[in-house]
Amino acid sequence: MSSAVRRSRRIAVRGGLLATAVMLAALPSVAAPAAAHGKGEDVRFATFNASLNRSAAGTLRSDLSTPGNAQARTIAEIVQRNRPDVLLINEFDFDPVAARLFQDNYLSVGQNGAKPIRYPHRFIAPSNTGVASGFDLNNNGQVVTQPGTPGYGDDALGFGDFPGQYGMVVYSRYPIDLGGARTFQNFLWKDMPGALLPDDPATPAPADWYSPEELAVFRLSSKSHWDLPIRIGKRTVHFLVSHPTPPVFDGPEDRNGRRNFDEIRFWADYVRPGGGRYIYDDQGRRGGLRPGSKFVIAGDLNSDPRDGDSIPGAAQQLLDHRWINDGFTPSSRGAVEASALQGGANTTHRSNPKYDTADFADVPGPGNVRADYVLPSRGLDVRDGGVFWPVASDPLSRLTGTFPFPSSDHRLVWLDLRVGR
Ligand SMILES: [Ca+2]
Ligand SMILES: [Ca+2]
Ligand SMILES: [Ca+2]
Repeated sequence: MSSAVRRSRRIAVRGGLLATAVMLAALPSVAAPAAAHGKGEDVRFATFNASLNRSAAGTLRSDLSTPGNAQARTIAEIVQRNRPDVLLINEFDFDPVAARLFQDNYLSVGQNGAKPIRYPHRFIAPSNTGVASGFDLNNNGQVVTQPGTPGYGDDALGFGDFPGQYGMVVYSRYPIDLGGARTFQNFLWKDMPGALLPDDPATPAPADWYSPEELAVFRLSSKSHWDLPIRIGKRTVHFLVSHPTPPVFDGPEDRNGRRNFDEIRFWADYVRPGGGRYIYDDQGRRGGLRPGSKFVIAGDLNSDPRDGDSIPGAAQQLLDHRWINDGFTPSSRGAVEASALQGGANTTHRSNPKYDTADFADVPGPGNVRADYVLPSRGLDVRDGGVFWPVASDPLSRLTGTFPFPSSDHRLVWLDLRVGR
């Protein structure tokens, strides 16, 4: 029996030590995921950097409070056309009310003839983005602590113009085990053994871009890292989600590239038996994922395996991981077409363009890259998958478009995984 049918109507709002579960009234029924033959069922996991961030606190809530926001409608239609069962949305300003409004006013409303989609379960929690650190983290001689002041985002714990900008939210048709959920918003970068802490090239001391006082508060995660156990029948699949910082917007010290690398490394360590012993979560529990657990790593990792500006090998920490199944790489024809049409940086790329998931600037710019990943553990068989990037002749290409985009500069990436009974 699908838990979409059993739905328990719990919704989580979790922040640090504070967890709140809200019981909602019964929801109208939704179709269960397609019945699978054989043992188990196919579950569609997706990641989508939806660009549902706004330039000021409260604006996203205001935009979603009525059903008419054109960009949000387009995002909702993309979700409805792809119908993931478990969905991470990156770049959604932290606001539990906005997360509910996106469900009620957009996902629950059929867009352009697409079927509504209703997620009985969701999870949202605070993000390090736009949280003032009280330190001069970009070493420009100014400590900026007032939102709205130039340079504020660069001195925040994660880049953002106000607390929670560029956050994330998970929507699920399956129950999320709130008691087993772990967040890693507060984990300090210096507590990762062998952390790639950046160096100030102007001084002889090594790894000293950040002072000891700064490192005492500097968190690894630019947003947050969450381990959300999803209950699928009698099975549990840990949905491991994050949004590592873009490896750019810095100097020769490469502080963002190094952070990006270690934010990705966090999951590589977390899922390796014994590898996560140094990790502690926001509730003070130590250790990584229990060996043998099934998991899906998802998110905009801001790292193409071969192109772009991340530290070489950053994405490979996961792609070449012994416990991760990367035997199937989602792709699209639309990305191949876009790469050829747009030229510029794309002409010198080494990765196959069919794997691109983001349409970035090409002249000048990094060009289109693979940034968004859905990576299952070994033992979760991939049944199908793709990147929602229609070719220009497809009527649905109106949803993805070309710059300035009607929805997002990223594309939705999905995998159908067989979850055994
Ligand atoms: Ca500064
Ligand atoms: Ca130095
Ligand atoms: Ca482009």
